[in-house]
Amino acid sequence: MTDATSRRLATAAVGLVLLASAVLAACAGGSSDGASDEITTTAPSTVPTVPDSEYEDLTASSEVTIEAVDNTYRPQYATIRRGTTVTFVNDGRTEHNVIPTEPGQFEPIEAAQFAPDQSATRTFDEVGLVPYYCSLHGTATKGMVGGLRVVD
Ligand SMILES: [Cu+2]
Repeated sequence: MTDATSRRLATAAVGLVLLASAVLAACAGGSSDGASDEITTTAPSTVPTVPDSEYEDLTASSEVTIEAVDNTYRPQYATIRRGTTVTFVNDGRTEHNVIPTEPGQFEPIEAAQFAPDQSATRTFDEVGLVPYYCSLHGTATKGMVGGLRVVD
């Protein structure tokens, strides 16, 4: 083996080591990100973050209607004034329900009372975000989800 060849081999070996450690670092970074996501996942952070622009402004009305169709809420997101009465109407052809993502924010509207053409009314007196979902066609984070932003 000439000096030149061994030097080239040594350089190649160093390169491989650097490459391998870069890959390892990338993997470690990825998996630690995943782990920290799991650790920080608590009830409030399961609520999807929706940009303000997604909320339809219904603050001019003291009574608003949210339709449940197959399989979304319409409007999906709405801004309402505190004290607004919201009528949820099932305009679909199948059963739906309206379940608060954060239990206790309002009385759930169960499927048994929310068949096609049925409606249920809830009044929202507290300022804040009120996310909800249909447990028949979604989960708290995806599928048939919606929400109200209650403002003063
Ligand atoms: Cu549904």
